[in-house]
Amino acid sequence: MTYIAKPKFQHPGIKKNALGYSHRDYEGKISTLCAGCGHDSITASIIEACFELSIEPHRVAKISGIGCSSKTPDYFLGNSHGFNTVHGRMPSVLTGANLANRELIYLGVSGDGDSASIGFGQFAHAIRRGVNMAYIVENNGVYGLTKGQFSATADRGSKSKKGVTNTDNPIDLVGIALQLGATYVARSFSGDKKQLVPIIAGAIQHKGAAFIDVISPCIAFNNHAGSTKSFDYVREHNDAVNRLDVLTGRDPIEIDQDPGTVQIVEQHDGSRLALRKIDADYDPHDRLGAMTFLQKHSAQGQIVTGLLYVDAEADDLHSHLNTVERPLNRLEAADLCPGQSVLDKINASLR
Ligand SMILES: Cc1ncc(C[n+]2csc(CCOP(=O)(O)OP(=O)(O)O)c2C)c(N)n1
Ligand code: SF4
Ligand SMILES: [Mg+2]
Repeated sequence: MTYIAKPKFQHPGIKKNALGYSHRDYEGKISTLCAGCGHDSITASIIEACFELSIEPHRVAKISGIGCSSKTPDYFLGNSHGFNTVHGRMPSVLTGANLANRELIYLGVSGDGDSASIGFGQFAHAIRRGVNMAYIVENNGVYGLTKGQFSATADRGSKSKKGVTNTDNPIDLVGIALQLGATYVARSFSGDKKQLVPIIAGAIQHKGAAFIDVISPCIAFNNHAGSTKSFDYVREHNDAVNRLDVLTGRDPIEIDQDPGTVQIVEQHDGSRLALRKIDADYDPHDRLGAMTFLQKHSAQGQIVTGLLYVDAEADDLHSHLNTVERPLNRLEAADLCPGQSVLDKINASLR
């Protein structure tokens, strides 16, 4: 693998955020992906979301599996913690890291092969446990890194670059995430930065399992006629149900549209989302309704995008397990070994 460091130079007039950081402070190495790959646009959206939220880079842990998509954490947040794990194993490594230190922001980055094929079980368990994370799948319908085999998210009837028809039914990770209890579920398109950036920012702020499926065309192996993950196909079939804005700080809310079409969602940690309805019938607080809506529209060949479900009252695995607040590496011997009398009590309760 080639690694090309970016020059550190910054123009003195470059835009800065509340921490005094510029976009450059959220970048990583120069991408080695194919020019035009959808994954690079997702990288740019992650950088933008972290810049806008004024996140301290050292507070982020970016964890990925294997694939072109899983290479991308090298191209953003170069000053953050990172772990490129084994193919399909990102969710268990992320879960362990999160349990050991709840103070970091966890970004799980994966591919459709990484999460819907080899890592399908891992994906399912991290979601159902409610791990506090922003789990992003860069979904191109193929194994890009190994040269374009159909992945488990490829639609039945879609055609490979060589003209082979896929005969297997697809896995819709958004539908599965909803069924397994994810508390923030969204779908977006790498080519729609305006939609994607606030969706990522909202997921980072959400306390609980946040899942985002980003359709991200592979220009080398899955951008031809007959593919349902090509730039043209996604643009033509994209059915956005809402637009999201992430409100930072406690500033008064300025709404430039009919107030009836905008809903403010206050999350558990006090962060606020402004949801602008595009489809009047769509309710992002109705899990069952979202599942039915998705299935109906998918049967009509439409790709539903937007914030599809949010539970503003959600909590996470730490709350479920009642774990200690302090990261494990900061616990002292006295915390870890509370003494003979406590041990005797525990033993007595087990007899
Ligand atoms: C255990 C294991 N099995 C298989 C592979 C080969 N392999 C590497 S990447 C990959 C698929 C990647 O597809 P996806 O997650 O969709 O990422 P993309 O390259 O499309 O972004 C496979 C099968 C591997 N590296 N490790
Ligand atoms: S092979 Fe596909 S997924 Fe991989 S870098 Fe190239 S365009 Fe992107
Ligand atoms: Mg893929």
